[in-house]
Amino acid sequence: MPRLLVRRPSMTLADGELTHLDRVPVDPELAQRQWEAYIDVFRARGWDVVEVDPADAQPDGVFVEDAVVMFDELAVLCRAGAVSRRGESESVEAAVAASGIPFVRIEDPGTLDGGDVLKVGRTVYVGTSSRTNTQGIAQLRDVLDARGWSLVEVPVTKVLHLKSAVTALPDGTVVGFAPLVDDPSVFPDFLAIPEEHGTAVVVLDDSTVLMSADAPATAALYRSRGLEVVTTPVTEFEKLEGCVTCLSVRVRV
Ligand code: CIR
Repeated sequence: MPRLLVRRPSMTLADGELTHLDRVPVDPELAQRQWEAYIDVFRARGWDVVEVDPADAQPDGVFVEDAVVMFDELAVLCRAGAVSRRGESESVEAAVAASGIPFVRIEDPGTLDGGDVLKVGRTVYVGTSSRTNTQGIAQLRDVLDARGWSLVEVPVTKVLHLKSAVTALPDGTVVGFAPLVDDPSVFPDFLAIPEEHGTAVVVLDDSTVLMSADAPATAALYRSRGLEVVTTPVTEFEKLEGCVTCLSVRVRV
C-alpha cells in the first residue's frame, strides 16, 4: 500500500515565507479544511497516511515535500534553503526513521528544497533556485549516481521552486505554464498549459492525477488526453507559494 507523509498546517501558516507573491490574508481554519480534503483524496484510494508531528512554530511546516525526497526506497532528507525552515527537519527525520525508511542527509553547506526536485522516469531535474545551491546538488548527485538516476540541473528564476513551474504527467510529459518556465527546451517532452495553478499535478496512478481546483481549463486539457483528473481547492496554500505537490511526500515502497 502506498504511504503519504504529511504534516497538518500550523495556525501560523499566514506567516510563511514569501518570495514572488505579495502577502494577502490567509484563513488558517480554511487551510485546515482544505488540508483534510486533500488527504481524504488519498485515503479514499487506499493510501496509508502518516503524519509528521505538528510543528506550530514552523509556519511552512505543512509543505513537507520540501524536507524529504524519495528515490526508490531511499529518503534524502533535505537542508532547507530558507533558514526559517530548518527547524522542520528534525521531526521529519523522526517520522522517516519511525517508518523504517532508510535515509541520507544533505549536509551544511549544501541546501536543497524538495520542491526543486522533479523525477521523470529515471531522470531527476533539479532546480537551481534561491533555495537550492550547487553544494546541495553536488551531494544529491553523489547519492544518485550510484543508484541509476541521472541528474539534470535546470535554471529557476521566475518562481520559488522548479515544481512551482513544471511537473510531469504519468506518461512523463512535463507540463508547465510557459511564462514561469525559464527554459522549456530542457525537457524532451514539454506541454504548455493555460493556467499557473494547473502546473502542479500529483500522479495518483498511471491514469489519474490530482491538481488544484483553480485551473479548470488545464483540467479539461488533461482530461482531453485521457487522464482522470481529481481536483481539490488549495487556495490558502497557493497564497503562500504552495501547491498540491508540496503538501505531501508519496512513499511507494
Ligand atoms: C516557502 O516559501 O518555503 C513556502 N511558503 C512555500 C513552499 C512551497 N513548497 C513547494 O513548492 N514545494
